[in-house]
Amino acid sequence: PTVTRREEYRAPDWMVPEITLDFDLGAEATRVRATLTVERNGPHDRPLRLDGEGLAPERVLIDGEASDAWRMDGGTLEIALAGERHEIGTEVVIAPERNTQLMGLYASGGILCTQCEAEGFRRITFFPDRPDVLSRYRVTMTADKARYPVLLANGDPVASGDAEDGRHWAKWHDPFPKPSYLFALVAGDLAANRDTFTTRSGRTVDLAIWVRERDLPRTDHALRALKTAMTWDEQTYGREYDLDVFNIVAVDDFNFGAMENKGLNIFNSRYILADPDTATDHDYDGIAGVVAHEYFHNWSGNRVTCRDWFQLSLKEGFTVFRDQSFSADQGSHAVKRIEDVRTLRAAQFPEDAGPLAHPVRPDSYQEISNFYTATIYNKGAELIRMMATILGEEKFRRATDLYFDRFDGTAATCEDFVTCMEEAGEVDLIPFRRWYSQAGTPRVTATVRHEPGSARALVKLSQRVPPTPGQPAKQPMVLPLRLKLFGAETGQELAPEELVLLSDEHAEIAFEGVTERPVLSINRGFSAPVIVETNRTAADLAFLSAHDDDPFARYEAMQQLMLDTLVAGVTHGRADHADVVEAVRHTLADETLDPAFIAEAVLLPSESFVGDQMEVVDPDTIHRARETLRRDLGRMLEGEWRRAYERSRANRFEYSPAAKGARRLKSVALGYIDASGAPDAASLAFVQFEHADNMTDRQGALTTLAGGTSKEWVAALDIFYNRYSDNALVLDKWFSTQALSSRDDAAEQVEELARHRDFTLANPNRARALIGAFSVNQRAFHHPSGRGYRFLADQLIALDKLNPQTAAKLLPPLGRWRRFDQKRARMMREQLQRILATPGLSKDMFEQASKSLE
Ligand code: BAL
Ligand code: ZN
Repeated sequence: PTVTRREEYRAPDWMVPEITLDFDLGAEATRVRATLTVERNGPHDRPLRLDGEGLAPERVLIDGEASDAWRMDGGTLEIALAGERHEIGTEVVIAPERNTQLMGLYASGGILCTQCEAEGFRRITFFPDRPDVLSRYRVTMTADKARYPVLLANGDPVASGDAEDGRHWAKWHDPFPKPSYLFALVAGDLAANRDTFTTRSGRTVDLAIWVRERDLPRTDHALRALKTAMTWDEQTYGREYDLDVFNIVAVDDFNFGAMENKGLNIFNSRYILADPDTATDHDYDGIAGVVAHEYFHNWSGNRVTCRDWFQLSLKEGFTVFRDQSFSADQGSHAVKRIEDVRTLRAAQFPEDAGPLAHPVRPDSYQEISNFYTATIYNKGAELIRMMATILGEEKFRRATDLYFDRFDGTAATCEDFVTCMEEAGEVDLIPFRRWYSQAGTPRVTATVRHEPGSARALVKLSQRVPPTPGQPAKQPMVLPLRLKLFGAETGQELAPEELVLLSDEHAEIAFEGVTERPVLSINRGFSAPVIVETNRTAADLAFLSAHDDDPFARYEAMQQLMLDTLVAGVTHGRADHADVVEAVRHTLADETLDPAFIAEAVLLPSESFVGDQMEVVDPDTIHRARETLRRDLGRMLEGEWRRAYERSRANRFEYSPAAKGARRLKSVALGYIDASGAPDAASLAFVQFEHADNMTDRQGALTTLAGGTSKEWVAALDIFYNRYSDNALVLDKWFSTQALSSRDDAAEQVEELARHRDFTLANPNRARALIGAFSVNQRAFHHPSGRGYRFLADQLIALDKLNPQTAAKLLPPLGRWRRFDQKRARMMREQLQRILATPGLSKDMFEQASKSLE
């Protein structure tokens, strides 16, 4: 395999300041004529090399003359040029309808659309397809007017008109130089939800969200979110929108969640379409978050882009941090932080602990598509958050202003970003840079020793970064740890919060005047993305879960208490549940707390997260231990759960933080009533299912029923299917709810669902709804027979032939074999080997599978 290495970066030999593209569009065949103005970049005699994938040039023109002074080197078009500046023309024909990879120009439900990040543009036309070649684009599209009445591209519209034979054309111009990965066009029969936005300098921007006509009523939430995001970016980062139009198009078949193409964002329809009947609160929040994320890329990604793909986190980590902050500002900061940390722990920590671990700025890749990971995105966002914490709000804003000003219109590096943080923040971040180069989740040990005689408390901290592939030995990281001491007896704050920057392997911090036994609250707000081990007792954790004044730390203390109890249950076969029950009782009774926070705090850690704490994961024992604790919590607090449930049972739908919180707590309470074994639980869930005026409640009830074998479950599943069978996004929920079920026969059910008439691998959302959901259902996926592994491998081998990028992203659960018993590990390896032995395997899958076996 060809390996691309960061240290081998070289500036482009030729720049392309201007490009003109002419598309004669058709689903079966699209003719693409490109004219590139190319300029030699520095003194050299190397030829112009234009990337292409699956392209055959029909014509090549040099300075307007047909030429045969070119050759193909694999997919690359090589042209020897004598001068400093030339005009190069190429002509190719591509077949959007046959493009199942969904990279380049493809068809989705009759709409022609593009996806170019990271290397899709080379599937459309010959071009130096790398992010540091920035060009001004002029695009003309001609297409059948009846099939494709709407023609969109980047930038602003210039002109349009009718052509012969029922065809029409449109010209667009994007005045901002951009890399090819931000190119986009859309042609289709689309309707728009329109609005305008006035920027703070008084310019009017025409906004439109384009969907199929029948989906128009489900676009209001996304449009509102867009306007809120535009205002927020002006107020929070001083960033204003820069074109006259901003278009968003939603399509059903999409590899990513969405794509930030300049002025023409293309979205997976799941991140646009919502109404109360079909979308959950989680979907609504996801839509607002992704709409904001793509919009924010206009500055963090488009105006300042990446020099090379190793710098991907420059735009992704920063933009995730920006969308997380935006979402936090729309509701509860505490709940948003809890959700983000849960995602990090579920997706990124296992990645960092497995064979695919890589630094936030990787050193090498075989296929860049494999590096759109939780490490680049979510851990990358944590790096930005840590720098923001170290600098403080004001200096961080000065630093981002400096970054945007200094690098506007250029392709920058992570190093450039950190340098701006250093300059404007007046701090030294040299050791902090290790976060960019060292993979692995640091483990921090924190112990408190009290010396009553001298009224001192000593907090001892030490850190260790575990070895990861290719990085056997690590240096200590710089960890910003927010910490505070409370008195165990009085509950008083013994010392105000401190921000400790742990940069050595060991450190000791002394607190004076500590006259009672201290309880340590550490990594408050999850100020560093690390695993913390402490010598706190169950009583300490229960105390913090009730009294800590940092809501995240309060949540965290409860999680740790639950986790310790579950791990004891798994290790010893049983555990004392009393501390957890009392802590949950206390939290439920605290009327000062936000119901949304309570709902998060009383939820048990997932089975996978419990597994992550074990030396060898035993999925069945973990499942039993967790179910036993759930049952005890259900039984011993049944009255509390019923009261919590009744409090919001009759609420009518409203999309507000308070109403969302009430729904969330209601769902959690219903789950515990069910776990208690109460005989009326299934009928309670079924009544909720039938009478719900929103999808959150309906799916919440369905999820509760999915854990059992009641007649209500069978009925609800049927009703749900029949009611929503013409709505692909809701049908995805029908598949994923079953794939996530804790029933004993979940693995069998999933195999059957893969044969269902509505299941298809051609649609990434559907594939992820069944296969992706199943592979995170720890107990079902790790069925002792190995059928889960076989199933996943079968599906991945089939999907790889259609869509390697989506297939390869679903492989990592098989790579976690080292964490399981010998028999499971052997069976998982066998499936990885089977995948690797498949003829015609994509390089995407080859990289993931081969690294997973190492
Ligand atoms: N740039 C790929 C999709 C996203 O992260 O916005
Ligand atoms: Zn992004």
